Amino acid sequence: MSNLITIERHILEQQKYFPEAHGELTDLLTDVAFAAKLVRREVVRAGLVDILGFAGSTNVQGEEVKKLDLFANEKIISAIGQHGRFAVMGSEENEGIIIPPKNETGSYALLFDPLDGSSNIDVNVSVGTIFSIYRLKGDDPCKASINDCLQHGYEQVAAGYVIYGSSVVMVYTTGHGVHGFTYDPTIGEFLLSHENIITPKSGKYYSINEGSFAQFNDGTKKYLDYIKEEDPATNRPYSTRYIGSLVADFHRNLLTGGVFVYPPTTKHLSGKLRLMYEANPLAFICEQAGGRATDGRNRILDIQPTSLHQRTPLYIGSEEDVIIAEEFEQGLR
Ligand code: P6P
Repeated sequence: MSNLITIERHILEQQKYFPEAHGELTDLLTDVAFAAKLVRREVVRAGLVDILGFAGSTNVQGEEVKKLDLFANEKIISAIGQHGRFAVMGSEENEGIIIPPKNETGSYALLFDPLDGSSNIDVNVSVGTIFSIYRLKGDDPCKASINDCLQHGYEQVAAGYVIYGSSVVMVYTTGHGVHGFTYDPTIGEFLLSHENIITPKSGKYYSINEGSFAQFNDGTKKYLDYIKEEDPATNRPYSTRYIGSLVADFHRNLLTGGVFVYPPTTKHLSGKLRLMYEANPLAFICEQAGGRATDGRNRILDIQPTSLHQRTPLYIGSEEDVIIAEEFEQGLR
């Protein structure tokens, strides 16, 4: 492979789109990539740790071995917070905002889910880290607040995810296309492997937890009947693919085409997934790849956030497939 492009080099080349950022965005995306390497190191050992029974005990340094999602959370906060580039952070694992110790020079806010789907770790199912970056609304980083975290999704300056699967892939966008990098453990680098990802306009897969069928509204139930009917003219029936790990389901559909639906249910009236840590970053990436992301009626990126951990229904993936699912949700079919 002649053109080995590391994620750091690629991020640097994105800098031309942000002359006003004076390289700061480059530095913080590089920090995120570094944190992803630290998380990967532990995630790929998780099975080993369990087999060796270290989980829940103390390690050689006498430190308690943490649950992996809490470990990932602490690693991301410490690895990124130490450079002072973020004035404020919000984590899916933390109730309130996080003000890094050296935030006086930061111009950005970071929202992240450190390890989404972590309950799948023990059965070796792919899990992921999801992140979202916003510019501060004000000029004084020392006045950074929750308001800098509760911005519309369309205000994101960058977003991405890392999927820890058979290989570890980091995907990100700065609003100039979607690009994927595969980790090469022999050199400890993320190398460009998926340049300018464009998601198909329609696919073959639908991703929804049909075990919750009794909790679905009539629109969702009619959609499921429709997507499973035999009709070669519209490529039906679709195949069901549901891993129960959002990043894994999203990443597959992004590359192959398809739709992921987490609708309103009687158990989760506003949906289960989180707007700030899951829906917004994946919606930014999806739209940049030519896809569509809504709550069944409204564009995800246009939703005005009101709280850090608010949830939303999520219809995301190939544009034509998402529109069909929305039409059933809206009672138009
Ligand atoms: P359910 C994992 O817990 C998660 O947050 C997402 O990664 C995943 O898509 C979803 O929940 C699965 O939820 O209700 O289908 O088990």
